[in-house]
Formats: sequence, structure tokens, C-alpha cells
Amino acid sequence: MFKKLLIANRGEIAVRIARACREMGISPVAVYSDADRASLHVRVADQAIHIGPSPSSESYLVIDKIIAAAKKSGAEAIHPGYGFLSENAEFAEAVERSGLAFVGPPASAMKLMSSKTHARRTAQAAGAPVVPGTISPLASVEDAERVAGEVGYPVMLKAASGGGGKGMRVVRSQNEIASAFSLTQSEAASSFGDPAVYIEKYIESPRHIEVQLIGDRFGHIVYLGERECSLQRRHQKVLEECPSPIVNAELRRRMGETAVGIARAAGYQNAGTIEFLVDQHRNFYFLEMNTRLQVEHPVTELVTGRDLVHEQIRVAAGEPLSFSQDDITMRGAAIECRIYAEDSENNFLPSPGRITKLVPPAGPGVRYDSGSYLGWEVPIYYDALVAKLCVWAETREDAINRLARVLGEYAVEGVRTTIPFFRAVVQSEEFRRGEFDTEFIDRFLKGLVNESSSGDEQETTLADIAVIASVLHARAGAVQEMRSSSGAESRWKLNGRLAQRK
Ligand code: MV4
Repeated sequence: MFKKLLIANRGEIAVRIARACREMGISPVAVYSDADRASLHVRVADQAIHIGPSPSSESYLVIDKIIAAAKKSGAEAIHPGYGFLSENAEFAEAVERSGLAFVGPPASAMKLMSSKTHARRTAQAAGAPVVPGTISPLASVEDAERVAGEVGYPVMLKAASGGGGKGMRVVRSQNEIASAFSLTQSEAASSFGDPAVYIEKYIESPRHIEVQLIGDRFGHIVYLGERECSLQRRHQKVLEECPSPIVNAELRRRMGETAVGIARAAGYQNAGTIEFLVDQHRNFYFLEMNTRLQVEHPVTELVTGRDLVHEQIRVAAGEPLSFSQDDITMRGAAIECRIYAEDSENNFLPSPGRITKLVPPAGPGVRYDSGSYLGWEVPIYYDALVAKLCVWAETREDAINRLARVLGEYAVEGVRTTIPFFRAVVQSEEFRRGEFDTEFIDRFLKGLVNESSSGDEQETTLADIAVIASVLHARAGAVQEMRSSSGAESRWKLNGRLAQRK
């Protein structure tokens, strides 16, 4: 096993990886930029190497600096976390070339999956259901018109080198297709340096459900159930669950075996995720593959009892997986809330600054993964995710009640956060019933505004949210008092601002 591992990341995920290292007797090495001198991930490591100025383009994204830091520290492996260089095949290649182990998939599998058309072709060849459409880029406007006609409107145009919601466009009729095609093409060229565009049938109001898997060097690939990721805002996930409330054992097995088939066809090793769109009839379609450890991996860990980061490091060191498919059982339900330093009362505007008060979530069934601490200043340079709050309980209903309890106790001052938003979500009848799709959050935010827009008051405060929430909850037939925390923490000015959202 490795003696020393460099973590090429920052924030909560760098802390999470350092914890796995510590538990495995591996010495964690941090890297940090100017803005992260006093960050938690630096403090929890045995050694920390400065890699440059605050902008990630001059620090966390510079391949040569990361590899030089690893060499200097004497680390034998690099874990990329998520974001930054985690899905950069050139980085994976450079790590391999320099004689270090990359804690992730082979560069070849990463490259294959980064092309959405190659990914679709691979999935189709593996016998997986893919969204109807093309597995090659469209050759011309005429080609786009013809294929869209065959597939049937509405369709989606997507950048072949895109993914994660960037460079895509819905086209609802034939008279829009020509201009939509050239627009998507030029956006793809400027955003991804690749104008290639392909077409898919547009699935209306889908759910986004993904399958976690992990593979070793010996050809073992195991799936670890699914995650429900339909609750998103502008292609940013906000809350994830394991298991999905709509997946039963039979569907789980079919999705899991499909995911493993795709990974096998891609020559995949290490942790990865297959994303599916699920339509209203519970048909599932391959969407894309994420070739990294994901933000939301803790909910899978809570329900399966397995540590994905331990396992990633094991397989990167050439050891076999410590479990087989038959060993994987799922127990209970887990939910993750992404706590961003964003002002949910003001259109989720970033809210950097110093944390002046912190009562972290705790108690039975709680897991708290954070890169922040009392007195720390949330930098302006990076993603605003400051912590992930996860709960586990025997049933989904118990997990939601537990989450409501923890959100009532959790207090942050100095920066605005998304905590008040989640306090409202856990009271929502639709959410509690598990009946939601990828459009739920937008509907929900609009609904909150409407509920609260009676009279001519200009502001909605946390106290108002509690009232709104209790109305929603009373409708569900449940009786539960929403705990309102210190009013100083947040005042939700929902009226007006949220009503202006498109
Ligand atoms: C789709 C779709 C409907 N039909 N593709 C958005 C993120 C990117 N990974 C793919 N996305 C979508 N692709 C077809 N053919 C709807 C979405 C989509 C979506 C998907 C998952 C979660 C949230 C979403 C919000 C809007 C659109």
C-alpha cells in the first residue's frame, strides 16, 4: 500500500480524502493556493505544498505544478477529488507517465467517456438503452433536419464535448432546427473547442438517477445501488438521496447490470458513475458517465456501509476490491444537502466572507463533511460548497424527519447559506411523497413566492418561511412544527427577486 498520497484538490473533498488516508495509515499531502493558506484541508494534512496564486487556472488546474508537488513530497499516488483536474485525461496520463499512481480510471476510459458521442456508441454496443438519437456528430444543417424528423420533436441538440448541462438546447419544431443547430455549434466551438453537435430525443420531465460503480484491475466491477439526483437548480445538484424513492429491487438490478456492462465495455477501473434519465414510465436511458468520485458519494456510503475512497485507493494500489456484488446490501435511506455559501433569499448569489458563528450538525444518524471552520473566510475564487450535510435513517420518512431536526439545529452566521432553503424543502409535500422530477426545484421556488405574496409586504423572513412550510406540511396531513432557528441568521426576501427568475 502507498505510504504517502497527494490530494490535488481543496475544501471538503480534500478533507474527506485525507480522512480516508489517515484511516488507511497513509500520510496525506495537501496542495494549496494563496487563498487557501488557512484552509482546513491544509491543516488536516501531514504536509502541505504551496502551488501558486488564488485563481485555480494558476494553481489547482496546473498539471505540472501538481506533479512537481507530488514528486517533491515523495508521494506515490495522486487523488484528484472532483472538479479541477479530476476528469482531465491529459492529467491522468501525465500522472501515469511520471511513475505515480492515479487514483481514478485509466486515461483511455476517461477520454472515451469525455466524448458524449463515443460514450453513447460504447453504451449502445454494450446493449444499454440510450436516448434515441445519433451516435455520431451531425454533418450539416440538412443532416440535423433529417435526423430530427426521424427522431421526432421535441429533440435536444448537445455538444459532443459538453456534458453536465452545458452546450445543450431543446428544439420543439422543425422551423427552429436550422438556427438552433448553428447556435449550438458555435457555442460548442467557443466553450469546448469542438463544434461537434449530436441529437437526442427530448425526454420530458425526467428523473435523473445515477448508478455508482467501482472496478479493480482484475476485471471485477461492482455496482453500489443508485442515487436520486433529480433535485437540481440550473444543472447544479442541491439534494441527493440513496436509494431513489422510485427504484425497486428489480429496477435497481437492471440499472446496475446495465451500468456495469457499459463500464466493462469502456475498460473502466476505479470509481465511476453512470447517469440515467428515467421517464414517466420508468424507462431508463444512458445519458453520460462521470469518471470521478462524485460530490454525493456519501449517501451511497451511508446506505451500503462501504467506504468508496478507501476502495478507490486500494484498487489504485493494485489490490482487488474488498467486496463482490453479492456482498453489497442496502439498508435504510440517506439524504445529502449541499450547503453553499450562497444567499438563497437573493437568487442564490455567492456570499463569501468570514464564518462568525457555527453550530455544526450533529446527533444520531448525521454525517457532516465540511471544508470550513469557525473563523475561516470562505474565499471568492472557488465553488461555494462549504459543507455537505447527510443524514441516515431506517426509512426515507425517518431520514426526512431527522434532516428537519438537524437543519433546525444547524446555524451559520457571517455568510449566507442555503440552509433556509433546505428547511423549506423538507417540509414540501411533493418532496416528502418522493414525487418530483428535474423541474421540481424551479416549480417549488415559484410556489414559495406565490404562497408568500399575499398582501403588500416586501420581504419574506425566516419566520414567514416557517409559516409557508407549515401550510405545506399541514396539507400533507402531518403535524410537525418547523423549528425556527435564530432569526438573525437569515431573512428570506423571496418576494420580487425570486418572482423575477426566468
Ligand atoms: C436531457 C434532458 C432531456 N432529454 N437529455 C441536463 C444535464 C445533462 N447531463 C443532461 N441534461 C438533460 N439532458 C434529453 N435527451 C434533460 C436534461 C436536464 C436535466 C437532466 C438531469 C438533471 C436536471 C436536468 C435539468 C434540465 C434538463
